[in-house]
Amino acid sequence: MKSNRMHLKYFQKSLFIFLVFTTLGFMEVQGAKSKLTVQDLRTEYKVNPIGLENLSPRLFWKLSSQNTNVLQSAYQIKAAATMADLKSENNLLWNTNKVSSEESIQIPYKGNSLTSGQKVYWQVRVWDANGNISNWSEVASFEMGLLSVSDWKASWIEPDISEDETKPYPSPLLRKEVDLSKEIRSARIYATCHGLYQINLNGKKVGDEFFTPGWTSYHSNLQYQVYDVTAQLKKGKNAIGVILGDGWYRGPLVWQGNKNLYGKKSGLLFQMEVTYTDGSKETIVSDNSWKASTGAILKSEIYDGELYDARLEKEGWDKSNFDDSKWSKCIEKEYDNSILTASVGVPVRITEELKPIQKIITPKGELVFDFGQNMVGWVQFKLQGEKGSKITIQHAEVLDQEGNFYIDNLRVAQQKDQYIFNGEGVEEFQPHFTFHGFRYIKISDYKGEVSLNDITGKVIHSDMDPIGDFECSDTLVNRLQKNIQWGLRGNFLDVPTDCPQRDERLGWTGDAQVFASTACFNMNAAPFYTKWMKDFIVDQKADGSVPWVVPNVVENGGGTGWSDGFGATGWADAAVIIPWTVYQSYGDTQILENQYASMKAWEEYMIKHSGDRYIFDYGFHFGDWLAFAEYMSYKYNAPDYGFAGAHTDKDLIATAYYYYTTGLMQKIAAILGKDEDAKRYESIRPKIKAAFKKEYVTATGRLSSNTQTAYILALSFGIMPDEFKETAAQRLADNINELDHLTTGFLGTPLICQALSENGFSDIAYKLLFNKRYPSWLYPVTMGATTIWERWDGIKPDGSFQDVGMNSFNHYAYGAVGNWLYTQVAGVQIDPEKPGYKHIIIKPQLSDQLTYAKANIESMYGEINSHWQKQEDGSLLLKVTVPANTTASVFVPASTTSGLYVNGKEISKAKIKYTEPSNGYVKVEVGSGNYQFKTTQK
Ligand code: RAM
Repeated sequence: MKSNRMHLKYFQKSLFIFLVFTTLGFMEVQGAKSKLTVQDLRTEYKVNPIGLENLSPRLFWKLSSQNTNVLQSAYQIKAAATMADLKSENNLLWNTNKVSSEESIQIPYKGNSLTSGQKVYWQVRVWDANGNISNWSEVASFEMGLLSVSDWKASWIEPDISEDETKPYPSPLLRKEVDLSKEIRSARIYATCHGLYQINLNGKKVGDEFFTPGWTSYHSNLQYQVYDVTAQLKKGKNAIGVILGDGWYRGPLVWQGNKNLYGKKSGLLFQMEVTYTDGSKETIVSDNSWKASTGAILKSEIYDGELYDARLEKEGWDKSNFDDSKWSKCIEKEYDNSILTASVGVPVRITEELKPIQKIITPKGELVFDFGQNMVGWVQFKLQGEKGSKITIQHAEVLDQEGNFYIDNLRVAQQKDQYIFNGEGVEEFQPHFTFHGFRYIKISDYKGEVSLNDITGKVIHSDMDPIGDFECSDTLVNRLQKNIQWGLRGNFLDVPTDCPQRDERLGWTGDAQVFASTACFNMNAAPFYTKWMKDFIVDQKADGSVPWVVPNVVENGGGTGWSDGFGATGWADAAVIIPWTVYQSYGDTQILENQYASMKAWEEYMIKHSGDRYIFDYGFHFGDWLAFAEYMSYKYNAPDYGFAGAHTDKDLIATAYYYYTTGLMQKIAAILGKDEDAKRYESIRPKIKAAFKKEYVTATGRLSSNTQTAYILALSFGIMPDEFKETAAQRLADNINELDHLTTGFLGTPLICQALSENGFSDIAYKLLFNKRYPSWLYPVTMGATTIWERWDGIKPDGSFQDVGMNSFNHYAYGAVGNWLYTQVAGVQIDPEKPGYKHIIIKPQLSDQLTYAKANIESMYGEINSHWQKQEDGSLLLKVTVPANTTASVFVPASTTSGLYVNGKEISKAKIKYTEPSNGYVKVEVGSGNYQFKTTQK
């Protein structure tokens, strides 16, 4: 993991500093003495970002020390426009002087106001609670984007080429040559487009990002990117070449296959600002002097793939001295630049390469390669072919029962790349503006031999920092964890999608909502969600109703006839739950502020439509989508099963969500100081709870829908009448025991294990986890799944498939059990009162079936570890790491304190705060450091 490497680096560095100072006899130098250091400086979660628009960008740092119980007591930040000014402390933009504060994350910059393109260098030093002071940190930096519309000197340009709307669009090429008269000190490109773009400078791609400018609700928000291209330019002639793809903007999108959803024409907005070594500046912009044509990309669509005819390549088109006299012109167009926004999300990059593990000739005689992993991205090949000959690559997630290539579940998405050779030596190709969800590829139309070495799978996704991992002694559960992570990777492609392969790939809000906390354990998803949530604001209806998908491209319910595509419980609640999750995981209050009006609008919508009945039964709801159904149990378990299917009333679910979301709104309003709102929501909650009791709870505490999901939601959301909590938990447990499996869908599944663990039934949660029979998490694993399936029985025990209408093998929703693996199995929990892991709760739930479990999370404060291991003698070892500037309550599984050791000392002698055992745990309060708790009792 990155963090380990990082730690090693910092360790080596501090060792070096230590040795230098020792040799020089400067042992009294501060910092070296206390070994308190500051590291991993970030701005807006990123390392030295460029192109920010937040006028008070938030700063983060981590403390590191060899001491235990380290808490920051104060910090000092200084910032300057140049490195020299920072070092000499002249002309500082900001000097906080010593600020008494424990805060080391999410500190808003409050120095001199920032201007477009301004670069800021900053450093920080800290004091700990014992008065030790660190050295100044290394210098970090950030740079602003274009902050006002008038900064855009460029014109929008569209290629003046004729296009046939009834056919796929060839990708336009745009070009411009420029003469840069002097030596260059620095250069930036600011760019966006309608569609997708790839910019080449002097024949080389700018940046390592794909799918720029990203997918947003294009009519309201259009992101631009900023690139430092200093190294790619030279004095003299330079050439700019831009390829435009259709992308989400005008390519076919949504299952109805409509194209041109945002506009018919692709276009470019490009501005390059060059600063010469003499300080003078030059700006190169897109305008009608640019030339346009088309080239080898005859089609490149997200669902269908790319058609590339290498014979049509325009050799040298993106280099200088190319003859473009026959090219078309570009036309300047006016578009509203007030919708332009800097990119706050996470760039999509190639993060891994996979080699195929096997070449297969299927029973049908198809040539198939197996990458061993269901992945998202594309295949690059290096092959030779005769001029005009072709290779076709199709992509599939699974093989069928007979072992043949299977693509029926893609619905109409073709996932097909086709390449026509130009016949000149070895040709290397990867598609430009498409991605595929696949484990297998089928190669056809190719005359030559293809070996494993000729092809490479390129894994792409939003390149978030991987921050968490979970592992335990059960290999199938470990594979499940890997599948969750692969599901996360494959479906975090600029927006969180339901699936990456069929003709859908949309930002389904419900799926994202249930998976958000799991995502936040595994990766730093804060900037990713911050970007996506902005589109909730603009796509929400005026009445507060939130769309099924964001960006909302499903017009009028997408032909389902169910509703207009807005306001489904558990889906629309993403507007509140995801910002709350980001706040909990990273201590980020800004996302709460940004989204507050949007959240409130959704809350008010529920209030309005529930009226004084306080029952939310208005409008269409998906309910516990894809819950376990009767006919399946009949067919696959026992003919006389007698189980009527697990249908949970949708209004019961909606009312439970109404209660839960209102509770979050109350907390969020209080955090933001909106006391009136907080009071209002607080006053509504008991009314919803009373109405729920009246409507859905019998006199003996049975719910009107006697299903697992009903009890799970009622317990998890706290809406179960207090007097019936125990009976409800018992009913949930009984129901699972009776059926011997879960029956939950999209809304019940994510919370089932959590609800069981929180109510004293961790043993049953474990039973569900270890179940290998359908329906269960491990059933797909035993069937060879390498990602999370949409359906519990995507592939049935006899090898046949679920309904082709909806059978994705890469749908992360059921992977939301990952939250429980971290919080209960390994036991790392967030304290909701001190979010972002400022205070950590470690409380593992042991299981007879596991000998160890561990999780590590690189939090915004540093690395957190929880690792329990049963010893051969039956005792338990619990190793915990608590990062500097945090504290933790560690619940050590022990029924007595006698024989309980902390770092080799009996706990009573260990100078540590603890309480006597209760409910099987001894609670120990610790500060930062590494701890080993050992029980000698069995
Ligand atoms: C399916 C999507 C998604 C789900 C909706 C209700 O089409 O794949 O997973 O949220 O339906």
